[in-house]
Amino acid sequence: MIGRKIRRDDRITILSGAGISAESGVPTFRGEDGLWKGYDATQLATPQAFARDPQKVLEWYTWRRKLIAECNPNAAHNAIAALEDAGYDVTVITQNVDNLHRRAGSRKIVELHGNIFKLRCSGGCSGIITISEETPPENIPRACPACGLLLRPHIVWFGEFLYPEDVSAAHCRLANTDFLFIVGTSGVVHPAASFGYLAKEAGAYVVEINIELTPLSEMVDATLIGRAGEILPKIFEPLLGAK
Ligand code: BV8
Repeated sequence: MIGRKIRRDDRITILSGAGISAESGVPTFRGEDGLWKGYDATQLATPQAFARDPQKVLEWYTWRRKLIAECNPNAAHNAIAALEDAGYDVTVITQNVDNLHRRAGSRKIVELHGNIFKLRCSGGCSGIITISEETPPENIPRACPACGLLLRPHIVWFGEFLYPEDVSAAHCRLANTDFLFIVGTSGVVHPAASFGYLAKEAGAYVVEINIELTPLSEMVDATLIGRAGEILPKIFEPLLGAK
């Protein structure tokens, strides 16, 4: 299946994008049923949009949160979590904000772009407020408990910097990885789009899993065309008994 056999002490890293959640029913960003379709992300997933029309942005996130809350982790998320459970050294670096890796049971996760079930003060004064998939929209707090300003999604918008601690955690892991699986990403959003190159330069064996070729395909060691929910279990399940 892949050109090199995974050994029991290999460091395995997953770099995931919206495509890994597609089979859970979460729309991807740029696909046929994409979130961008009908929505112009530059009008919504930016600090300018929030400043201009916070209600519209908050409504979009409430709509997405509701949709995601009805979705469940799929076989791809579950295979990754099972590998970590079986004692393999697995870290997930995800661009997704849907919390599905965590719900599948993964514990070592870097959420590069934040989490749609977390909120923070738009004025930056207080900590992070975590809500759950069960929180009804009417119970989602709207004002910062400390200063009264609007709460915003704890999500990295276009034009915003990623949290330095997340970027350094990702860089450190990518520099010390034996296998990098790049799963379900179009490879166009930076800085995540450059992470595969970092791992490759540091000596990782890089495998791309996608339903189509992407700008990353020429760089990787192997591209497996197909759905993540079918391919990842086939790669990881044989390892589960071997640990
Ligand atoms: C920053 C949260 C400093 C919001 C998101 C360098 C070059 C060019 C541009 C830039 C650059 N550096 C910075 C930029 C600007 C910008 C950027 O990259 N723009 C792009 C669009 C050109 N980056 C930023 O602004 C970042 N900040 O760098 O700060 C800075 C600032 C300003 C200027 C310079 C520097 C912040 C980026 C984070 C934005 N926030 N999400 C929200 O969710 O509401 S990004 C958003 O896109 C999601 O997180 C999503 O995950 C991510 C990437 O998309 P994908 O995950 O790849 O999803 P997509 O739909 O595109 O693709 C799905 C793939 O899955 C497809 O390939 C499909 O074939 C595949 N697939 C489908 N089904 C399956 C499947 N694969 C397998 N199995 C299946 N079943």
